[in-house]
Amino acid sequence: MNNTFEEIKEALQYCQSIAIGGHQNPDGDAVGACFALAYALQKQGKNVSVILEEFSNKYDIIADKNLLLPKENYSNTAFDAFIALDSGDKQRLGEAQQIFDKARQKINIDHHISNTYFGQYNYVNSDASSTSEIIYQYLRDDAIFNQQIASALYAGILYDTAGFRHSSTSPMTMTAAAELMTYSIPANKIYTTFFDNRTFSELKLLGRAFEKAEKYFNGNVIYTFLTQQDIEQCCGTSKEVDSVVNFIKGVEGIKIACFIYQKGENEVKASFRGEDGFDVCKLAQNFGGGGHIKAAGCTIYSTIEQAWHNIQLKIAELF
Ligand SMILES: [Mn+2]
Repeated sequence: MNNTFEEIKEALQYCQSIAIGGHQNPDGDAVGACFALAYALQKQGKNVSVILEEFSNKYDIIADKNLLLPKENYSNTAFDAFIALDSGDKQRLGEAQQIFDKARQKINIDHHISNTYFGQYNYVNSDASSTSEIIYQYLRDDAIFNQQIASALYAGILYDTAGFRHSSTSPMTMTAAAELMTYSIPANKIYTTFFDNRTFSELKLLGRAFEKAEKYFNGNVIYTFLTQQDIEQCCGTSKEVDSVVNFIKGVEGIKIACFIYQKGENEVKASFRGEDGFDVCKLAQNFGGGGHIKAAGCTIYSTIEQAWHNIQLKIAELF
């Protein structure tokens, strides 16, 4: 099912204008992989645009925002190729789907196990720690790395492995990180920016989410949530709640962690983390979502209460 890197490079050879896009609510891996590949293709003489939704200013350290295509141009711009990165399915591209559909060559590079192979060319490796690690492998033989590309790739890998902590961190991951570090990247600054620095509103939101956390299923499951009102009262945004689920997962004895936040009147986002033996990707797929075996998520069109009720019914099947 996978194409080779050579086949993808060949397909791109005859494309001059290239769009690179990642999933909605872009995380460090999506931003890192998109910008790294954009810098590299630009260096190879292509006209490149990055198509990403607004992202946290944590990633400003690796993102040249001049490359971003403004949203008002989505409907009137066409590209020779669209490279979708870190998106398990086409819908995850959000509004960028229209640009993807119009592109002559549609390429899908990703590491989500739930990937639907929605491109004309596909490269999916669910053993890779991150899409950034795949892009590292993709670019490695082109002798094109510089400080800018290496910083973005390193940041993406660092983000998706939570600082080389997740079990997806392999010897290959560390080899990639080690080589990328040789390009005098600000490795320390990236780490601090991603994992230690937070806004005051993020701190408040974490506090509120922790306060509301409860254990279920004989202490095996932990759950908490934030309403739109919580987010407003903490003067925060939904971009600042990503770390909640990782924190609550750390509680002793927890097998599955679930965090839900309200996106709209009848729309919520649920995130899951699981221990070995608990496939939260399957759990998320029950609700049209996906991700990785140990980290996954989905969007549910209901109230928070109803969503949590339905999720519990599916969690019950796992015990
Ligand atoms: Mn990723």
